[in-house]
Amino acid sequence: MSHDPSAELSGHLERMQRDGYTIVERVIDDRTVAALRDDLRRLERERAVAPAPNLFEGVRTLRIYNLLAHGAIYQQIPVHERILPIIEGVLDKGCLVSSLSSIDIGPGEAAQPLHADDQLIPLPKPHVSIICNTMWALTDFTEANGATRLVPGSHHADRSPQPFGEPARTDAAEMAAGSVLVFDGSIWHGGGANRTDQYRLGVAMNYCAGWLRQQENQQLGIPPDIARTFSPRLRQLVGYGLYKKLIGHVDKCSPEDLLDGGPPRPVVGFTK
Ligand SMILES: O=C(O)CCC(=O)C(=O)O
Repeated sequence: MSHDPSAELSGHLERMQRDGYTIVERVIDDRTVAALRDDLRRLERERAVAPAPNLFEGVRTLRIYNLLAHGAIYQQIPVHERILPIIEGVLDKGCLVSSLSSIDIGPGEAAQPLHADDQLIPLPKPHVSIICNTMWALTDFTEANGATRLVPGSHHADRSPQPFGEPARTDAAEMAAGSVLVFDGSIWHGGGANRTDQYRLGVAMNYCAGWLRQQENQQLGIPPDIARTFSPRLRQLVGYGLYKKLIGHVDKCSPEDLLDGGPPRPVVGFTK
């Protein structure tokens, strides 16, 4: 059967609207999965990464933040041609990288409390999508090893879950390594309990609307010498562009001019 990218995209966007999540299968091949997995395990070892002392991040879970500062291998993730169009369809093309981190759920970890990734934003719910996040499976994700759990349709709810423990019927986002779960920032979800003796490794690639503050400060967190190696689209995504030719400007110029060392050129069509 021939592959029709626009039909695939519409199917995912319909599921995002209806269920608040969708799974994109076989996004990256086995070699890429292994390369990402090996690099994250190397970083865990070299940085002596330890679990955080809180139930939200997980007391048996290893997390590494700010991955774009840790190697060129991570630059392919935010711009992937099968995932970014879904994000752009939910937010818009002015969307931003909000954070990029790994989540390695260890054996014996308890289920993470259900939450919504936009629950700190003081807007009445339901509201338009302002956050759209993804989880890249670098091991198989199963119900037993801690696959992300989601409450289908809960992105339409008029509130977020109660902090620390509201029971709800959830689906486990079971998927093979190399697949990607995409979910709306309002959906109720959390990492699952890991009842196996193996780690469940994923990359959380999170996006926000271009007018919202990014969760990880990308312009300070990524050294300029690294950001200069990024493609034009990746530079925009981390915040070296403007939203609607206005938001994010420096003296009516794009911050990308400053990244490159100038000279700053006033934005054509800038209207205040
Ligand atoms: O690890 C997961 O599957 C989900 C993690 C998550 O939702 C979070 O840490 O905010």
